[in-house]
Amino acid sequence: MRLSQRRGSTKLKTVKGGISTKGLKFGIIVSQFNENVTERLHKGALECLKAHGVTESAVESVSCPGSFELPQVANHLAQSGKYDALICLGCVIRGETPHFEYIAAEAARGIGQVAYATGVPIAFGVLTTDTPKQALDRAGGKAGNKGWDAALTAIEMANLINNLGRRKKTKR
Ligand code: INI
Repeated sequence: MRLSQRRGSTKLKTVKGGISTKGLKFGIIVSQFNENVTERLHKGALECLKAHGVTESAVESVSCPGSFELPQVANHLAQSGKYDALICLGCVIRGETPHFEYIAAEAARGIGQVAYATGVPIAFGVLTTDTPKQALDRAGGKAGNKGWDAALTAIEMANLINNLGRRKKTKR
């Protein structure tokens, strides 16, 4: 017997996010390192929010030195209780040194940790590539714009977490 047959006519409810943006506030944190790439990611993220009906007054952008600093700034903004979701944008390009691995790993680990600890969704829009060309391809070039993608994830996650019920301790 298939699972669907055993369940009979029981309707399964799936909680979803959706792309409504009414009343939502977003914070964007943009790393200055590899600025020629991150500004394009920033533009993509802003365009996505605008295309989904988010007004300028509902978005705050903050600039930080490098991708390593993204989690700390995200933590600060998440703890303010002012945002429904955050978008972290950065670009780490592999060089001759192991620096790449440390920065990329810490950005990913730190951003995840802040999201889990605060309950505020944080989209990971940090490119990790071997070459500048690969980064530009993903920042509005032939591979799309990961800033746009991260903003769309932020919209969906803001709705999903709101639908599931925000944690009471988060200041609103
Ligand atoms: N920061 C980046 O965002 N991308 C990089 O490619 C990069 N590299 O290669 O060094 C980088 N380094 C700076 C780092 O994020 C910190 O700002 C710095 O270590 C000071 O804490």
